[in-house]
Amino acid sequence: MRTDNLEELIAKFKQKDRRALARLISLIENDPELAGKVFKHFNKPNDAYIIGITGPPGVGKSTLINQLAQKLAEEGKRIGIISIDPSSPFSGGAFLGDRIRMSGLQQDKIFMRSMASRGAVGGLSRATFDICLLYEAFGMDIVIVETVGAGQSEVEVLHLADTILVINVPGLGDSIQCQKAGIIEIGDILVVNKKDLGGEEIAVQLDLILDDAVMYIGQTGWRPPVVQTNSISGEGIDELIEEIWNHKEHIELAGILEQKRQKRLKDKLIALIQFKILNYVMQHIYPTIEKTKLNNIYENKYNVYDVAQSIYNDFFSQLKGRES
Ligand SMILES: Nc1nc2c(ncn2[C@@H]2O[C@H](COP(=O)(O)OP(=O)(O)O)[C@@H](O)[C@H]2O)c(=O)[nH]1
Ligand SMILES: [Mg+2]
Repeated sequence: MRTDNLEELIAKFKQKDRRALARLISLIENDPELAGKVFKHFNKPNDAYIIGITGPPGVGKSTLINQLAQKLAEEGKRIGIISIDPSSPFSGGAFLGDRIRMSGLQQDKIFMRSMASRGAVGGLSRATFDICLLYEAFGMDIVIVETVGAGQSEVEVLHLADTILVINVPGLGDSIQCQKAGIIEIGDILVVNKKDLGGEEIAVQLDLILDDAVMYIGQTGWRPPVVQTNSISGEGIDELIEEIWNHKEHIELAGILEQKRQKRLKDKLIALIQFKILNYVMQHIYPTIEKTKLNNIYENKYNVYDVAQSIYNDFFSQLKGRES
């Protein structure tokens, strides 16, 4: 995209033009290098509070987010949503589906964006982080990230969240299965949705598991509450919001929020450096690997480790040679 177009787009974005926001998200999603150019145009952003919502498909995450966002918007908050939908290869399709469900009164305070799991260039966490930055620049107070939390890249995305909600429903198998999936451990708040269909049993089981899990609670001093909700009627949503703010207060007072945010920035910094080094390797080392070295490996693949080490050593001694 031409620079003057980008500047025009950013000017519109600064006037709170939602279409400019949508366009910038697409651009940044598809081009990691562009983020750096875009963010040069902004001053220090305010931190949005980031809520991660995870759980298997169909448990009601999107419906719950709709309720949460409506209520928070009624309190005057502005909310940006990122929905990572593995079922849809086209973010456009997922967006349409979600938009139908994201109906309500406070639409001007809520912005919703779907992203296909494999859609983002440079990884989901990278794109989600950058979209969060955009949302913050747009003035969002809260960012909600929805993911099914299956697979490593989806779990990594949750590290961006300040508070993580894990959603369960009655009838999805017992809680031991959830625990096996490793999904309970990451929850700051456990939600049993579809209260109209039951869920008392699983709520009790979750409470029992949590009561046993003294060790892991000991690390943060936070004992995750279990909240039952009905995302269609809105029952339990006020209690859920209260628990989110309780958790926020807890991690603020304990200094954990600060630590999380600093770790996130450090991880982002390292990821950017890795990305640059990787590009350098592909552009400058990959094309220069001599045929003799390759033949050495083709003849005996055990040599791949030694050859890698020798190329690495050569590269750094060249670098040092240049320095001195
Ligand atoms: N009975 C009942 N159905 C719900 C509830 N919340 C969501 N649903 C329904 O569950 C289905 C899946 O919801 P969705 O929000 O798309 O789930 P997601 O895949 O986790 O995002 C939809 O048909 C919703 O209407 C609830 O509290 N009770
Ligand atoms: Mg959904």
